[in-house]
Amino acid sequence: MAGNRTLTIIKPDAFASGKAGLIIAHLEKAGFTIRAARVLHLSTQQAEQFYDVHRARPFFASLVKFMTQGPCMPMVLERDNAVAELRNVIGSTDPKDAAEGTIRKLYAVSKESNAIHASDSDENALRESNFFFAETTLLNSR
Ligand code: 3AN
Repeated sequence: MAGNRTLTIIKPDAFASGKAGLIIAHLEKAGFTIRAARVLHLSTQQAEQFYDVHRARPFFASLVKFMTQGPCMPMVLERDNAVAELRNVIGSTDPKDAAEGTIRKLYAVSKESNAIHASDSDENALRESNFFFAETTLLNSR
């Protein structure tokens, strides 16, 4: 059964341009509840660790530089079928391909400066949530 939690990050581009509030409102309207949130400025080492699966990709160095350029806002979100529903709400990686009304269509600038991250599986949602949040900081499910 699909899990009810996922991990999102409001990325440094969207956070710096004051889009955090709009993006959170969008997520709440889409039925997500925030279960944990923080603001932090990732170190190079942290960003490399978080994106370890992309280490071999040609854009890896650029992605790490982008993610470390300023503060970002990771959050644990809850709703039914959380991973798939959040992927729908954020839209395609490249805003040019993202559907109308999705967060990336509205707020992303490019494939790299794309405003928001979302876990792509329940397994990664758990790994990524544990990366940013200790279990004790997570609110219990309703
Ligand atoms: P998504 O974030 O939609 O799951 P992934 O997992 O393919 O996309 O890529 C992870 C992140 O790497 C993206 N959010 C984006 O910031 C960056 N990225 C992906 N493809 C490219 C690319 N061709 N050029 C630059 N950055 C990219």
